[in-house]
Amino acid sequence: MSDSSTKSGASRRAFLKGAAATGAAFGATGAARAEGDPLITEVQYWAAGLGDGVDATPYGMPIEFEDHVIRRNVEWLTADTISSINFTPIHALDGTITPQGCAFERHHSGAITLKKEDYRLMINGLVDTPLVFSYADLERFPRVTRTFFLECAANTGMEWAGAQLNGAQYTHGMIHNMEYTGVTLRTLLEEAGLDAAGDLAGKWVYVEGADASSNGRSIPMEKALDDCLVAFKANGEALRMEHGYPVRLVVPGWEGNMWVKWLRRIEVMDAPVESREETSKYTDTMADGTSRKWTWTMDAKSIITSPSPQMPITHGKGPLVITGLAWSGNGAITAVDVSLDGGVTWQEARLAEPGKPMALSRFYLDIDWDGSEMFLQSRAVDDTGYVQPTKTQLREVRGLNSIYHNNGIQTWHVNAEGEANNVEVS
Ligand SMILES: Nc1nc2c(c(=O)[nH]1)N[C@H]1C(S)=C(S)[C@@H](COP(=O)(O)O)O[C@H]1N2
Ligand SMILES: [Mo]
Repeated sequence: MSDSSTKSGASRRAFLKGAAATGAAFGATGAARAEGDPLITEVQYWAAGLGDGVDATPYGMPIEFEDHVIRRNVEWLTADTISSINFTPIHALDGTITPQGCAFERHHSGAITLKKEDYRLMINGLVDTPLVFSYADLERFPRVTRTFFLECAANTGMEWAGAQLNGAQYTHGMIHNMEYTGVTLRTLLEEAGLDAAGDLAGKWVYVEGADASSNGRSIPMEKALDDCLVAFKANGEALRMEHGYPVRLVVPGWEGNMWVKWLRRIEVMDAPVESREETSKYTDTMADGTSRKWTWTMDAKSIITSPSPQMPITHGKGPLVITGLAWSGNGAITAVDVSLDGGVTWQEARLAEPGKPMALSRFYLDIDWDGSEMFLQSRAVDDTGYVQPTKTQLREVRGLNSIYHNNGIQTWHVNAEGEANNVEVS
């Protein structure tokens, strides 16, 4: 025992010396608890026998201790689960890539089971040669791999009038960020030939899915030829059924509703269709009762994922990692500022990597928490110079009738116990 306390004393001194040398102030975060700890001094069951062999789980799932990191739905939001939404557990994730298995789902008529063999993609309308591709056909076109976020336009929609849902998962979890592999939409449109469409300015494509809802949307030709992907892989593997297996459309930076799943048809048209999904839904009603339409881009936005209501501070005062996500449908994130006092003062957070266009950025701010209450906010800046607005600034322009496109600054109140709650400082 005296031997181990000597060792622990020595290692504590070494640790503190190291911390001082790097200028960090980790105080008692790690060194003090070693003495007499049976997790160190006793042989534990995991070391007393053998673990699982390979092939115990041919396709692995997260270990059981992580079984709370799951999509969750808010039952009162929708009448049934067929036309509904659930939320990504962004509070519990780190980095930027969302695993497909916990990436939020939004279906208008349920997730369908569609075999690759039964898959067909039609391109028709104002094209030189109408074409139908099988899944195998798509695999023979030159491929690209790119990472993008998908945000449902309704993300944070419940927070327009005031703080409502208590957790980053529920207020901001209609988002995911995946690495997609597929063929550019431009490649397929050019394969069908666009001479028949004449002047491409003012032309549109209408895209629809194979599910009963079809979720049809009109996309301006300029965007279709710019950066849209017809994707068949996400994060390296086949799309999950709920994300559109076998093929979905990727519309970088634009509202999730346009990312048609189970993509079955692309029609080149000389006017938009004005479908349900782009008239009665996914439009923004202003204070005077008129509605804005064609509000496709998801403007810059950010959220502190921890601490947050589902991620209280449990370690007391001292070193604290504040972290979150930022994104912009207009480009790359260049900076994220964090406020501890509800927007009175700001400090610049660290980006985990330089921002990538239309993809999630992870930010960190390392502070020495003095244990006093905080009103935590984050504010994203993108490479167009756009700064994420406060909720007041947003309401001055948009009024109180909107649901979609709420990118206002979020506040978490953290009390001296480290518990966090959704509040509004506008
Ligand atoms: N065919 C089809 N595509 C669809 C939908 C749908 O119901 N059917 N929902 C849309 C909406 S509103 C969103 S936000 C995204 C959600 O994609 P996800 O379920 O992969 O998260 O898919 C879009 N594409
Ligand atoms: Mo959506």
